[in-house]
Amino acid sequence: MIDDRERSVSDYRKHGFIAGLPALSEDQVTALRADIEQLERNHADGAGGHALDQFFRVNGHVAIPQLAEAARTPAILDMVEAILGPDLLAWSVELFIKKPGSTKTVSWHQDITYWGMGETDDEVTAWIALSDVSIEAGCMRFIPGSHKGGLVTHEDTFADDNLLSRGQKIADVREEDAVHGPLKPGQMSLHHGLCFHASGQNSSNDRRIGLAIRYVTPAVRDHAPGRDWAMPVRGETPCGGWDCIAGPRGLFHPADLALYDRILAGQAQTLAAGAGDKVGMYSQNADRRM
Ligand SMILES: O=C(O)CCC(=O)C(=O)O
Repeated sequence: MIDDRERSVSDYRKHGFIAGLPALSEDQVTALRADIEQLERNHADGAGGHALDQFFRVNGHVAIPQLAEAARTPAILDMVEAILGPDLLAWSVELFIKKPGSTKTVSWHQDITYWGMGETDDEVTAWIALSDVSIEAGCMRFIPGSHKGGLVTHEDTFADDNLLSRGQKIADVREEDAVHGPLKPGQMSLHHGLCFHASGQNSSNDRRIGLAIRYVTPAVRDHAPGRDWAMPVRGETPCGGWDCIAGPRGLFHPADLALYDRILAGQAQTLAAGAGDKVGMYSQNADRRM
């Protein structure tokens, strides 16, 4: 008999995404959202020369314990393990926040375009809703099956109303083929790094908060150039070619802030390649464009 998890994995393999899976309990969502909003109140200026938004948008798990902890959530890992196998690392933990009424959007893109991982199947994003992420609130939409066609050309727009690092976008996506992935608080979607996806404005009255956790396997770096860092979250021998990190020693611990800078500088070589200083997210200078 096919159980729910097998059916979800089979849908994921067929379509390149799946939405509406349980990830966090009501209490866990309430606690995590409260922690994030407390950070916004108490650490509005960020830390170590980086704006808080920069930690939220890239590698938050290196310096913020609650984000590292979220990446170790058993219900999320069980589902990711069913797709990627037993040895798992978190490569990045990020927050995608749209204020009520925000006109910010995410253009059609494939995640792994600039990640230096090739066209791997060994990466998956778990995107967890920390608020009601309805169509009105600007949930993600996906093009089913688009993960099977390889990487396509993206144009870097650097548009201000785009939440992506380069405002990168794929031209010629057939909007009529798109499937929305609305999520209730605590639910998650999973998407393949090659799956075309995008999201719209937040026309709701609440913030739209998504936690994106990028999971990888040790094999991802077998043929990858340069260095990259990831945090083991499950398995016996998860490091492979990754530089393994243990996770934060405390909130904005000085040693973790130094590590954050090293990782950012290393990843910028790949993720900001060819964009000059326009990819603020990977800049050591927090005042530049985010
Ligand atoms: O939060 C969004 O709207 C988009 C997120 C996204 O593109 C991703 O997690 O890969």
